[in-house]
Order: sequence, then structure tokens, then C-alpha cells
Amino acid sequence: MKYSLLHKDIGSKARVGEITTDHGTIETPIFMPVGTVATVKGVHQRELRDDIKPDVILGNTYHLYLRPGIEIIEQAGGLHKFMGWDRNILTDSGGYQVYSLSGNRKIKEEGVSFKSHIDGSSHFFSPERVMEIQRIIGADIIMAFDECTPYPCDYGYAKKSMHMTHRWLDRCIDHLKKLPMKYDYGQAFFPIVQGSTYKDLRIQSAEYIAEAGAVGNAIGGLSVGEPAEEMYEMSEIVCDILPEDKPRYLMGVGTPINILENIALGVDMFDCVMPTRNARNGMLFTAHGTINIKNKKWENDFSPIDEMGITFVDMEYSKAYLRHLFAANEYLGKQIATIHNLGFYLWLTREAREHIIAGDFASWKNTMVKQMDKRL
Ligand code: PRF
Repeated sequence: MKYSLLHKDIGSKARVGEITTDHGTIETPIFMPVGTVATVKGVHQRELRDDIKPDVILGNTYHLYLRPGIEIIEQAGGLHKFMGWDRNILTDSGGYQVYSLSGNRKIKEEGVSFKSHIDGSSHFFSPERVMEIQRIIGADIIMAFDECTPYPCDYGYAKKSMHMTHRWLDRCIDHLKKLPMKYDYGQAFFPIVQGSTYKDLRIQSAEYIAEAGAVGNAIGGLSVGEPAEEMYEMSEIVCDILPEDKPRYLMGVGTPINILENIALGVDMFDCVMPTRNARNGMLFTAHGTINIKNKKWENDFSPIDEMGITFVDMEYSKAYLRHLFAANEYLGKQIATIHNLGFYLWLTREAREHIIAGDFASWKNTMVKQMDKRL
């Protein structure tokens, strides 16, 4: 993997760059649609490739390990072949899902034992095991095994947990060195900064992660319920320490506003279930604010879903039709809303890129933040 920093904004810490892997180029800033279980829910790969056009999508180690299981993915020749996606894939390590989804989890120095959220069966993840699993899944970018602390989190726990995440990082790196490549393309490894909402811990963690000298770095443990201002404060502290010549990935963030604010602080990569999950509940993101399409006010509004026409669904269907699909609980409603939201998120990060290059990012961002804060 190679990262080139192409342009730095004058009015903020925003950057434009390019990541190149064996599965193509990722132009940053980028939003990565979440495809947890080898599918971006409700979207065909063809629509993803031709209409939404993300350079990279996400998969999840925890989910894929439980179902279909890594033997199946290995037999298919890796996740790209299994799901019919020949562009980039990043897999999260499960260092988040293990805590948020599984029952009866026990965290020890050695690793985490947990019960499957699907059938209650018992499993064990260690840093070593998670590296082995991610080798087999075969994503282009793989993540360190970490502990994502909850919010709020007392200082003592946050500190102990952060140090364990650092020791786990060393074990991930040591083990990866011993693991042969599985497929005929490379895999980049990103470590993850933790430290909850404590400045001194965030500084310590960012320094430790920077020292590891990985090709890219991630920021975890944010957007877990803390106020947005606190998230921005932590994100800025960490971005200022992480090396400038490596991409920075803020995990699980966020709203369109959160994304623009973090781009301004120097973040390059984002992922979040919000555009897909909220779409399935009838919430649409637009440049002028959010829409609850189930609302009665759209019943006889025959205007296009979004005049901006970013993806084909925006101009082909009316708000009234989409509202009807949700009222009738038709599959197509969720599909249309998902394509719209992902198209909008990808438009937003592409547009941010253009404005950084043009030199007016900060003022454009401030206008957008005001506009997008509305409910239509
Ligand atoms: N760690 C990992 N994945 C994550 C997070 C984290 O802290 C977050 C936090 N927002 C989302 N996804 N491994």
C-alpha cells in the first residue's frame, strides 16, 4: 500500500491524498460504506460499483468469522471473490463488535472469550487469532485487535485498557510477520489509537501508535456517546501527533456534519452504519438537511427525492412514491433510500476533496454544516 499526500488546505488541517493498493486507488477524504456480512445491505454490487462508486468498502471480522465462517471464505478464494467485489475492502478486527454484540464476553490479557450473538456458541479472539482470520478473509486493509472503551469510562479503566490495546498491538505485529500471505495481493495493517476522552491518554496512545510505523493509522473509541465537541477535541489531539505522511482513519464516524468537522481536523477515512441503517428506517440525508420520508407531509409531494440527482434514484422516484413504499413496507423503499444515502455520503467526501483543492474548504464546510443541521 502506498499513500501520497497531494494537497493541504490553507484554512484548516484538511488534506487530500491517494492510497494505492493492489485493488486500486482510494482518493481521500473517503467515506467507506459498511458491508458487515459481505453485503452492503440492500445494494447490489453492480449498483455499488456503477452508481455509488466507493473506492473501498468495509467487512467485519467478527461477523464473517461467525457466518459464513472463514473456511467458506477461504474455499471461495477470499472475500473479494466470495462477494463479487474487485475493488478495495477493509476489515475491522472485531475489537468493537465483540463488545457491542456478543453476550457474556470476558476480556483478559490473553484475549476475549465471547458468545455468538447468533447461536450463543462460545469463541475466543486473541490478537494472533484475529490476524490469522483477517489473512484468510483477505481484505486489502486489516485492523489491529483493540478494546473500544465505553462512554463514560473511568480514568483507571481507560488507562489499563489503553495499555492492553498497546500490548495487543505488539502481538498483532509480531504475529503478522510470521504469517505468510494467503493471496496474490498485499494487505496493509493499521493500528488503532484508544484512550477514551482523556487528553493525556490520547496523547500517550497516539505517540505509541505513531511509533509503530504502520502504513496507516486509525482512531478508535470515539463516537460512542460522548458529546461531539469532546470527539472533535480528541480527534484533533490525535491527528496532530499521528504522522502526516500516513492516512488517518476515524472509526465508526458519523453524521455528515461529524465527517466534515473531522476532515477539517486532518482525518482522511470514515465508515459508519448511519447512511445504510437510517435509510432502512426512512431517514434520508441531503445537502439541505434530513428527511423522515415516513412523515405524512410527503404523502402528495411528487417532487424528486433529491433535486441534486447524485444517484439515479434521486430523480427517478418522487418523495410521495418512496413514502408509499415505506408505508407498505416494501423492500424497494429500503433499497432506494440506501442508494440515495450512500450516494450522498460519497458525494460529500468527494466534494470536500474538490473544495480542499480549490482552497475554499473551510467556508464551504461552515455553510454545509449549517444547512445539513436542518430537519426538512
Ligand atoms: N475499534 C474498532 N472498531 C471500531 C471502533 C473501535 O474503537 C469504533 C469506535 N467508534 C467503531 N468501530 N476495532
